[in-house]
Amino acid sequence: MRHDLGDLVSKAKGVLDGNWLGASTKPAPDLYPHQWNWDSGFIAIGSARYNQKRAQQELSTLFKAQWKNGMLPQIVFNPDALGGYFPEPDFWQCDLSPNYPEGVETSGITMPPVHAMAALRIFENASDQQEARQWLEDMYPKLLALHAYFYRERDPQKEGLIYIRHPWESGMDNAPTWDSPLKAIRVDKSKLPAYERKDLKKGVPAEQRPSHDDYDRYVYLVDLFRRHRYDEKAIYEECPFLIQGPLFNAILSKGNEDLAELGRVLGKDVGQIEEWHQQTNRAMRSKMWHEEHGAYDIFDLRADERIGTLIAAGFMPLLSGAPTEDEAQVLYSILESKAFCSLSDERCYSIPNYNLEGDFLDASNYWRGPVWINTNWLLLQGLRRYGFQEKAERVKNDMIRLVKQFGFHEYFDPFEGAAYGTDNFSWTAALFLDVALEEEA
Ligand code: 9WN
Repeated sequence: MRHDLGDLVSKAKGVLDGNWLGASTKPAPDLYPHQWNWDSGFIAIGSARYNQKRAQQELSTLFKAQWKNGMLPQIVFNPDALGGYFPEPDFWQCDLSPNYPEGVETSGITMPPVHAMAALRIFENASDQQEARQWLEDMYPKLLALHAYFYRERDPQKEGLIYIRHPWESGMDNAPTWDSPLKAIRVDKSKLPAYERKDLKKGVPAEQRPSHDDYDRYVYLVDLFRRHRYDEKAIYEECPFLIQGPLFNAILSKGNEDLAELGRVLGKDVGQIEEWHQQTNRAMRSKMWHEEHGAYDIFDLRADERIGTLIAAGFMPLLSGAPTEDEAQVLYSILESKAFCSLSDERCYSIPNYNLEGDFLDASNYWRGPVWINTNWLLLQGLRRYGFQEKAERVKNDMIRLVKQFGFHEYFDPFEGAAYGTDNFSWTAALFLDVALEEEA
């Protein structure tokens, strides 16, 4: 379906301009006043369609904050906005780590590595190829160091699967999938560092945000990391939350595929990267695939078990080509059921982040039901890869429909569409631009 989107395209660019900080883009005007890791990746994917320089700069700025061990932090703090978010550098105390980078302030965890995907798109869309190549020469070793960090430090059993150690690292902070691993953390409130949430003072109703119990656990984990001075081995020994998940690993695996393509452009030996791609795809199939419920599960390393909560992340291995054709058909049948808004159902919006028939559905709460534009965008790529064209079109059309009807919000009600979270959300604008401008390309 072709759309006349001229006016919305200008508005989307306006959202990104409004959130531009001079060398990078914040996710939203007030709720998220710093630079965020995967947000900047999505923003670069959108900017790549119409502003090569801006897209390059977005990633270059982010990678200036790369830790000496290769880790790319979840947040790069904006010195002019300190005091507006929790937790900030005083709480993270990342300078306790010998790996802390100089000249910037960051948090001490990471996020799903969408950056190689973004870099490839910047390269492919570049109007100035020579400049893009130069930029790539600088960016490539940094991307490689990031991927190497994951396989070296986050895969202790050398399985090809990377663990996360904080729900914020997943990017889907309070998805029902984390309920059981988080419940297993016993928090003694008298020992928890004092903290004050800032997110509830920004005009977003508390029922659309994570709970206080969730935040206590988020804080408990940060406190554990800083006690261990961000030493990964020590954290691995003690951390009660260690999860191998399909979203993170599928994004990394797809990132390997794209990084290898970039490496070939530069004439590099990409054997190791191709091996990572294959190994992670194989490992996801053998350790996470759950035939009966038709999706990929998370694996809880502490409980030593797979946890089968049906969220959109369970379909993400489509992105990296992990599922066999048979598995892809099973995944598709679940995506096409009432649980995730089927093609024949015009009353809902695709793709809700959590099973619409699930026990913990909360259609207005953050990652516990709403539709997110980045989830749709990632699944769109996966559906296209496997030739599920009709469904891919629906996902894309729902991205456009939601923005047309409700604006550039953070997340949307899967039944009503209604807009939730903050307005003027950067990745909603950026990924809308990506799909809107591809129609013109
Ligand atoms: C914590 C910035 C980020 C996104 C995450 C989203 C939300 C932060 C928060 O906002 O998380 O990282 O304070 O709630 O869950 O995916 O990157 O947009």
